[in-house]
This record gives sequence, structure tokens and C-alpha cells, in this order.
Amino acid sequence: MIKKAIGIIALAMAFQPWAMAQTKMVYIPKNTGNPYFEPLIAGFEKAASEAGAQADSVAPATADPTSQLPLIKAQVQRHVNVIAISPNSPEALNLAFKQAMQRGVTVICVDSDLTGHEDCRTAGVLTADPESVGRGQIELLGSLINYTGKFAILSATTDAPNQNMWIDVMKKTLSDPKYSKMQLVDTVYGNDEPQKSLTEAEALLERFSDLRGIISPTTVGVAACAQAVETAGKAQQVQVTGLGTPNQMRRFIQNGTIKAFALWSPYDEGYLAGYIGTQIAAGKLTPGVGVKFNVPGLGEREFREHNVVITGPPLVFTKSNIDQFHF
Ligand code: RAM
Repeated sequence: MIKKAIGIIALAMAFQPWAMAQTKMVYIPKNTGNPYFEPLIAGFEKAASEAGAQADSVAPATADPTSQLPLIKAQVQRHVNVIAISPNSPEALNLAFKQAMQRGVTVICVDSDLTGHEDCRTAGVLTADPESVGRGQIELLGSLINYTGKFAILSATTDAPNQNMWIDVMKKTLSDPKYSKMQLVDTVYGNDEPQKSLTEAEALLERFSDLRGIISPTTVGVAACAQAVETAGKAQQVQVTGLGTPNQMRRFIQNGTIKAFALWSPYDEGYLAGYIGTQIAAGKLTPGVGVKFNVPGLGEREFREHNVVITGPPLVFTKSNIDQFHF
């Protein structure tokens, strides 16, 4: 009888709001100083606040493969329930992720993923379907250069999982006869640092005097490429395209340095990661291939292969629509 009463009291206490710990979540971007991650963080924080969770964000100074390692470890020590992260490497961080998961932490990769090592995280949120991003980038440049001529790719870091995934698709897409007159001459890396990206873009323009285009599938890189082409006065000869933020590219679109580029909504991406994180941590959502769920404001989403969820399709920005977008 007494035992039963104690049991009931304990159960009642467990369901008191004050007895439940607040969910702690953190988002770790690739590096500091990249405006791309600002709306992503805002979306993440919004999803957390809607769920009554506490959200923070910490970032390393550079996007080196291991730069996020001490941050992951510190967050586990802080007893966070959810780590959302845009990993700088598909391999270098995985032991730390496994240790975090063993301690009950939900690990959500967002924006970039642990390609080939997806078992080291709980779920992945990708920006857009990687196939459509890679193919879309080749088609976009092709349409700008009449599907003819030499072009280069200026990427982020050599390890960046998302850029490498898209570049793989770009290379495969080139075997389509439609693109047989387009020649990829080099792939270089600006490490998602503005100065290094600019130096690499300038070097491309010098090394390949007959270059017709540059694809830069990174917001930092594409802005640097546009800057280099503008400074060199080569906007007629070299078409720059890639993945950029409307705010960073607006000037170059308006002054005719570049004609078109693509991106999705980083805010939605952050919101989706935050939403999934809160739901999994609360035991309301269990990842599994084919599992569908509804995301406020975004609609139905589904866990695909490797528990990947896609945010939304990329949009193409041109002079005619760029002023509708402010991020
Ligand atoms: C840069 C980062 C980010 C990527 C965008 C397109 O800001 O590398 O990971 O998604 O570009």
C-alpha cells in the first residue's frame, strides 16, 4: 500500500513541468564569419523556442576537418541533448559523434553529412537533393556559355562533404552528350575563406586565358569569383555561377557581372534541423527510412535512405527576382 502510494507520488512528480529538464540544443556551423549560417542559426533557434528548448551556437574559426572536434567534446561535457552540426569532414569527427550518441545525445548533421559514415549520426538534413544540385549547376553554367568551353570549379575545403557530393554529381553529369563541349580544366579550393577564395579565383583567370566559366558551389567562393571577374574586367568572357546568398550576390547581379546563381533557404534548413532535433529528443519522432512527418510551415517530409531529410528545391536567382530575397 505504502509502496504503491510512493510510486504514484513519484510518477506525478515526474510529470510536473518543473520536474522535467529543458532540452539543450546546440548548432555548430562549419566556421565563423560566413553569412550563410546566420539564417540557418535563426531557423534552428526558432524551432527550439517553439518547442521550449534552449538553443546555442558555437563555431570554429576555420573549416578544417578537425576544427569542430573540441567544440563537440565541450558540448557533450555540457550535457546537451541535441548536437546539430554542419561537419567539415565525413570522417575526422566520427569517434566523437559515436561517443556523444553513446551518452544519449541526438546528433543531426545539417547542410553537410557524414557521407559513407551515416551510422555515426542520428539523422541528416540536406539542403536539396544532391543530384539536382550537381546537375543544376552544370546546366546553369552550360546555358550561360552556350554549352561550350573551358570551365573550372572553385570549391570550399578539400574535405567539405556537401561540396564534394555536388562536385561528384557535376563530374558525372558531364558525360551526358549535351555537355560534351564543356571541359572541366581544374578544381581549386578557397577553404570558405574570402581572401583565399579570391586569390584562387584570380589565379584561375591568369592560368586559363581562354576560360569561359567558373562554378563555385559555395557562397563564400562564388562571391569571391564574382569579385575577381569584376576586378579583371572579364565579365563578358567568363561567366561565374554557383551557390550564393542573394545579399552577397545582389551587387554583382545588378551591375551585370554575373547573370544567375542558385540556393535554397538556409533558414528552412536550420528550422528543419531544429525541429527534428526537438522531436527526436522528446521521443516523438523516430528516424527510419520511409517514416513521414509533418513540419510546421514546411509540410510533409520523409526520412530517405540513411535517414536523410531534404529541405527543399534550389531556387535560381537572376536580375528579375533577386530583389524579392533578403538573406
Ligand atoms: C557555404 C558553405 C555551406 C554551403 C553553401 C552553399 O556557405 O560551404 O556549407 O551549403 O556555401
